[in-house]
Amino acid sequence: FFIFTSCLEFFKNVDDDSGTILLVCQAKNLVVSFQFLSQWNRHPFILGPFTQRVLLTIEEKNLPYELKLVDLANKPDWLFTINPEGKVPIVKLEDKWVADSDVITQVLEEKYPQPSLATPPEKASIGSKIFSTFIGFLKSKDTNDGTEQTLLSELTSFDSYLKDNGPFINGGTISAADLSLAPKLYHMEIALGHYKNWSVPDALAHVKTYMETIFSMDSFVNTRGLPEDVIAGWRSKVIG
Ligand SMILES: N[C@@H](CCC(=O)N[C@@H](CS)C(=O)NCC(=O)O)C(=O)O
Repeated sequence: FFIFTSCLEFFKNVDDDSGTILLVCQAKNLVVSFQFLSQWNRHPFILGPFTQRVLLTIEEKNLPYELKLVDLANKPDWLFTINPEGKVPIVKLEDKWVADSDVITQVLEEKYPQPSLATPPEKASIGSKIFSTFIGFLKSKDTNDGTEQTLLSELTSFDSYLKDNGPFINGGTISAADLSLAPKLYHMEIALGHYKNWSVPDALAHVKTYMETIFSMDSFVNTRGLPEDVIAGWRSKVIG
């Protein structure tokens, strides 16, 4: 019960000043989060790929942070005050609220340049069409509408890019583009595995190794969503 009430406190009170980075992200349904707190000692909330991207950046830069949870099914007024779009993740950095994972990760890179996660601009969009083509295939009800092929062709170009330039997007070291893409690939693997019985073909060995390498990093393991939550999170897209 104590945990339950402290979760409610999270929802009510977002503006206490701890002096560290404050990250607002999506809470689970309260009852579920109560159950999960005992099993899952770090993150009792739903981790979308955008929130995980920000968390990975914060973890890789070894920055202290505090989490605030918000119930997106029941958005509080303060959420719209700090972000009129009503979306998460949002972070508070030195008294300023910053929305959108693209902007947040860029601001974090500028304020905390070490260790550098900067991706050279010409490489920043590598793999960026994979997420939308994954969603197209996930939502598709017609097996012959070409959506699977479109995803496969994006993954195939990413595979040949990694073969020539890998193992990461910027070569030998991980950078912001990987931290953006890997959570999306994680969602793709779990959601397509569950809803379409589909997996990345073995022939795309460089993509498979890329996924295995990043998915097993400590920062990834510490910030990833549970498979059952990833599956539940995509259900409305599949049914809708
Ligand atoms: N472009 C945004 C997308 C953020 C986003 O779509 N967040 C979702 C959760 S994963 C959200 O807040 N949805 C609530 C809504 O749209 O009402 C980013 O990169 O941060």
